[in-house]
Amino acid sequence: MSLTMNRAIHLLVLNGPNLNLLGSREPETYGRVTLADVERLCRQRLAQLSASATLDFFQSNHEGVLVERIQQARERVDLIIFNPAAFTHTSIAIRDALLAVNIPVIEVHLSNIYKREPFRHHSYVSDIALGQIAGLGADGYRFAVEAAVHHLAASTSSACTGATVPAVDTTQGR
Ligand code: CA2
Repeated sequence: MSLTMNRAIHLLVLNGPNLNLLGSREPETYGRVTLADVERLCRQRLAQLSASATLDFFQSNHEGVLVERIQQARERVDLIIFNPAAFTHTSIAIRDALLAVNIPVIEVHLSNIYKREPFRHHSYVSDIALGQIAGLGADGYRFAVEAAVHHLAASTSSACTGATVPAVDTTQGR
């Protein structure tokens, strides 16, 4: 089932430091998929859910570059899917940028950060995020795309018409 939206939506999938190494090291923690695989699965899932929706995919190892990309997002991004990687646990600058642009964020982690070292248990993003997905590997990004489309469809249709949103069929296209 595709989701009918009143307007095209635009997502930003943002990835923090060292995630460019995905698939090449520490497969026991982060799996074997590469970041290019993650991008492909996000694009595929989005295309299945909405023909008109678009997605930018971006990774940086630099805190300031991520802050700038978040600031730019103000221009046309409806929702950010964000794995801030190690900056999750350290960056007030990234938190402030997210608060400044006031764009809904879904936080994603490949690993279950709560099963790992105590310093990974705190996130500077989680309490300002729409939600968090952790520990489901690359599937977490796919689930985040589904949640993003569903959230935006719900907020658009209720704002414009008061209508209820049909359920997104998450069983298609797996
Ligand atoms: O589980 C996640 O997605 C993390 O955001 C990954 C971060 C880590 O600092 C967070 O606590 C949890 C680390 C990303 C490093 O990615 C690598 C990928 C392959 C090989 C080495 C590092």
